[in-house]
Amino acid sequence: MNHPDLHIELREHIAIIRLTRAAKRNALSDGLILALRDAFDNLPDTVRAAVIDGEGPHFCAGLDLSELQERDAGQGMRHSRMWHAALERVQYGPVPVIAALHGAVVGGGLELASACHIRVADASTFYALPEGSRGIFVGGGGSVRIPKLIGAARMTDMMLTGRVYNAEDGERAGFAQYLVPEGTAFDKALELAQRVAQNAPLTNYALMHALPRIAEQPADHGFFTESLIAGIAQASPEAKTRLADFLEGRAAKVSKD
Ligand code: 1HE
Repeated sequence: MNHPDLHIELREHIAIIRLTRAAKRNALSDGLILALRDAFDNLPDTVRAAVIDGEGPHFCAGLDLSELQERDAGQGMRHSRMWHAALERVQYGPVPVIAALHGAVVGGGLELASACHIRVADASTFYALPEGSRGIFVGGGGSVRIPKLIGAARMTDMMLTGRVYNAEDGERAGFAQYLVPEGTAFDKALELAQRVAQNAPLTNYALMHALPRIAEQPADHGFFTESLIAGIAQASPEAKTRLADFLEGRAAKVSKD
């Protein structure tokens, strides 16, 4: 399960998963993609949230282009399916995942980031989909996930014209939920992970597993599915304790500060 390009550290309830292939800009080799899949499959039960970041000046340069050999159509399809399986574990794994972005978030690196639940970008971040100019296509789930963040029109433009979004424009377009000063994305992501880890696990589970599915359902089905997960969440002992804490003045109020 250990891979030289992936470092996993546990800090109490937070798993920190770091791409450590800075010399190759954290390009995702097949081995590294499989190691990511295994990492999410094997997170200890004590983990409540995860942070993904990348060592060196860039988050991730995408697919390891040196491995892109002559594949026939079937092999190419299976390679893409391997990415799907790995990034599915990130999106629909056991815990919410927060990506700490900086530098290049390109190609498969953007596909990885888009499988995470929260993206924190520092001011050095830039986003691109060079697949368009490399004569290939996204294969790591990008055509499903990226339009949900920025819309199909922006993704089409990026791939047709090679457009690169800087951190500020990228945040406005919807790539990241947070934009922070250069060098601070990891600290902010860790702070958010600690906050997320305090939620009732069932609420986090519903947000990760129910919300994206409900959002894809026709409204009538979505309302019904929502009622099921709402009923399950509110019947949990943890919900009862938390509600009592609020009603008896022991829980924090909502505050705008
Ligand atoms: C790589 C890769 C890579 C760097 N595969 N080796 N992704 C791309 O098309 C992006 C290609 N990379 C770049 O545009 C640039 O490297 C960066 C903007 C990310 C960074 O630039 P820079 O100047 O900091 O680094 P560099 O000098 O370009 O690269 C340093 C080394 O990393 C160099 O190797 P070296 O042996 O000459 O030192 C590069 O060759 C290597 N390197 N990026 C392999 N991607 C599931 S389908 C997904 C499809 C895609 O992701 S396509 C998009 C691929």
